[in-house]
This record gives sequence, structure tokens and C-alpha cells, in this order.
Amino acid sequence: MYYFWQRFRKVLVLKSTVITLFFSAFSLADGNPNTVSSDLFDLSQGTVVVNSDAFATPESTFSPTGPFEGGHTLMRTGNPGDSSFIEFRTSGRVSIEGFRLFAGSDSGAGTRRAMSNFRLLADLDNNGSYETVVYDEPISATYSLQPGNAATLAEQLDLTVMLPAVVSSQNWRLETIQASAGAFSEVRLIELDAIAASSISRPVPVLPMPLLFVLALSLFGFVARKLKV
Ligand SMILES: [Ca+2]
Ligand SMILES: [Ca+2]
Repeated sequence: MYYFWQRFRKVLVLKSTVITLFFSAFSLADGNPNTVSSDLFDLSQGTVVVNSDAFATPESTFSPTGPFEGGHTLMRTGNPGDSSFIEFRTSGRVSIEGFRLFAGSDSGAGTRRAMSNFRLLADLDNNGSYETVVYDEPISATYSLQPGNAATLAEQLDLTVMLPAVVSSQNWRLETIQASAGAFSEVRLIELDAIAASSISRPVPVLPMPLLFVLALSLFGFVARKLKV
């Protein structure tokens, strides 16, 4: 039994290492640092934008490269507190346990092009209404002060969010809230990468029934031998 768990743990460590190397390879290959094209929200995986009020290239939020600023999106031109949205459909129903949000304000210009809130919604029953709030939290418009921000540059946001439960949907909607006023204040999104639901991160492994049966037989044999002694 001890040997089994030792082997099981070694397999988990090996799989985690392989996955890390896999994503690192994609990160090196892509234009915007640490964004990937291998995630379930990416255009390369079949995602399409179905509706948006963004000012420039909403599709680029789902692609590490693109025609505007090398792969960026500018959301709707508004005032502080105004929201802007992108609705998108994945190639099929996908299950995510988190996401990684990349955004960028203007260097040396305070909170210009920053957001003050981010929402992710889902239409689970495919009825055209995004009734499920997947995530809805304020963001520090001064990105360097945002807890959990892993970006190297002070004006950028690289935020990994793990959800309390897996969410499965094909229809999604993101919303940003504009932080600053004046010209050039549209929120700049760089990327939204999905983190696919994975058995590796589940704390309790579920053993298959045949294996449980074998383990039960082994335990029974062990007890039987002990009782004979
Ligand atoms: Ca992506
Ligand atoms: Ca992008």
C-alpha cells in the first residue's frame, strides 16, 4: 500500500513537471509574455467573439498575437465607472477551474487604460442570458498594488484566479469597469487564458472500482492470515 502511494505521488509530480514545461514552451513561443495559445478560451482552440462593444479588436483578448499593439484589446470609450463587455463562445462546452487575466495601463500615466473591476459571466443553459456570475471582484487600478499580481512591469496586470468550483459552459461574457477619465482611458486587455479543470489539482483522487475491489481482497487476505496466527 505504501509503495502504491509512493508511486502515485511520483506520477503526480512527473505529470505536473511535464505540464509546467509544456506551458513554458508555449509561453516562450508567444508574443506577449506568459500568455498562451493552448488554453480553452483561445481563438486557436475554436473560440469566437459573438458580441462586444470594444473599441478595438476584442478577438485579441483570446490570442497572444493580433493586429492592434501586437495582440491587445481596447474596451469601450466611456467614463470612470462605465462597463464594457465581450461575449464569446468556445468550441464546445468547456470546464474551467480558473483563469489568468492580463491587462496593461499606460506606463507613466497613472491609471490610464486601467480597469477597476473585472467580471466573468456564463450562460450555462444556453438560453442567451449570462445568468451565472463566475467572478466579480474589484481590481486595483494601480496595478502594482493589486494583490496577487505577478506582472514584472508595474503598469501591467497578470492575475491568476482559481475559482471555488469548476464551471462548465460554452457561452461566456467578460465585463470591465473603466478606471480613469479623459482621452486614452479605454481599458486595455492583453489576454484572458482559461485554466482547464484538471484532476491533478483535485485534493482527493477517486480510485476506480476494480482497483478498490483488489485492495479490498488484499485487506481481507491480510486479516485472514493474521487471524490464523
Ligand atoms: Ca490565450
Ligand atoms: Ca491577446
